[in-house]
Amino acid sequence: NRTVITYGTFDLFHVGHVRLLKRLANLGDRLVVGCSTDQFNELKGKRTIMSYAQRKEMLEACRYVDSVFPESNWEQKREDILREQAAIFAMGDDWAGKFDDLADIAEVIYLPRTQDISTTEIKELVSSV
Ligand code: C2G
Repeated sequence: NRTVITYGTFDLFHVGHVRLLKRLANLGDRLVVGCSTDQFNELKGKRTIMSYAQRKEMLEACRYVDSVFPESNWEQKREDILREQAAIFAMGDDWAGKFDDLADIAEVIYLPRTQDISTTEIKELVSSV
């Protein structure tokens, strides 16, 4: 069977995330997601609204996701791919090229982002009402 692996913060879970996960799920028969921990998001300089526990729960509730594990640093992807025996590593194309070093152990794919939605835009919309 064919496992797909991806990573992200997935704060304020929205259709951009859902449409990516749906496409990823269609690339194989198992999708595993590395969800950024609160500490790693600080390292990424990313402020989140939802805690890791809440973001993980929302991902686990998504029909396209088979399992969620913590992403706590930049260096763990290679060992995750080997542990999960992932055939495909995929991200949205805002990351295009950034993870090509993993191409020796998995197919590396970047998929187009969903336009006109992002956690940042949602925050702006909410603060403007
Ligand atoms: N995404 C998308 N369309 C959007 C918003 C996000 O396709 N409108 C995709 C991103 O390209 C990414 C995934 O959804 O592949 C998760 O997005 P974020 O939560 O913003 O992930 P990010 O903070 O970029 O974390 O080690 C990798 C990092 O953990 C990625």
